[in-house]
Amino acid sequence: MSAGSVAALSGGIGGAKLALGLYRVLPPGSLTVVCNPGDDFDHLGLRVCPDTDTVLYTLAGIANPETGWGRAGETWTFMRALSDLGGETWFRLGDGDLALHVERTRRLAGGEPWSNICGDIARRLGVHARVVPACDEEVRTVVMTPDGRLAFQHYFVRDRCEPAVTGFKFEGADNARPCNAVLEALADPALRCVVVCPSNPFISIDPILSVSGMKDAIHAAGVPVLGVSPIIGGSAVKGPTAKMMRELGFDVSNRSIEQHYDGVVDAWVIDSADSSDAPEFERPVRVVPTMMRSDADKHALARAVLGFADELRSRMGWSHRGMP
Ligand code: FO1
Repeated sequence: MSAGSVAALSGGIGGAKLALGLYRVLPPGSLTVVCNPGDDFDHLGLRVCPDTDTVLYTLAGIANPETGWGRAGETWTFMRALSDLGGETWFRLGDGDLALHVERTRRLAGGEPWSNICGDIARRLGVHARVVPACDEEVRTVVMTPDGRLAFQHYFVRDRCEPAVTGFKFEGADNARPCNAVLEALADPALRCVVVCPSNPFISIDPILSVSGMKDAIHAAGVPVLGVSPIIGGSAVKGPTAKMMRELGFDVSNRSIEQHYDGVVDAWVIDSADSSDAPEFERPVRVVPTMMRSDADKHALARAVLGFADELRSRMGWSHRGMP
């Protein structure tokens, strides 16, 4: 397995699982996780950034193993006190998690770019990878429904993903650009691949790709872009991916996923349960177990993805600049 660096696009709980696998099998300091900014929102006067926070906590080993989000061993005094005061409690903020939102909000108000703050928090949590938002500007996923638009967390948490979706908007994406840490990671001569983690394509990965200049920067890296499909056996492992695909008129299939990422992803990793899908793919496909129940599963999938990338680079003669 060659040395080199890896950039992974991640959102949600599923994405964080593969990010952890990559983090564990790669040398310290060689992974950059590019996190979805679209779920971020201001709540109770605080900036909450679920998808970066989920990756930070997961790589730091302090994530709540049941929910995937928030911290393990959390206490809820703040929520109880807020409820007694008649405050909004539909979005649950644990006491430890609250400290992150308070400190992030304070530093943002002081003018620090979110990606700088995020990198510093990763270091303070002992995470030896770069965990950064796709951009420093605010990008907000808006869910379009037959009854009008919904802010993402209202759709996802308050309304429990029940409204039918008719589309998405990523407000602010046109005025956003990849943050410096992302541009540096993608321009690293030692970069060996970009990994699109098995996240929801619409609400986790598309917001990242919508940031102006992001697709160009990924393409200019000149390395294989590998996607791990979030669909296994015709359904999604977690969350509203399959429901959204049906509501938007897509087949809930790996082929639909490949078509959705046309022009971005060069090769796919799909689950063993879907080996019969492989001949339908236009791009190279690797069939391995992709369900991540244990840490060993995460490590094995990460190794399979990286091994596939190395083969693609050598087999397809990828212009890999300056590889040691
Ligand atoms: N998801 C929920 O379903 N209910 C919650 O109360 C909730 C609180 C929460 C707090 C912090 C955080 O980082 C994430 C939280 N999430 C909650 C998950 C969050 O809505 C999702 O993880 C992402 O936005 C989509 O993956």
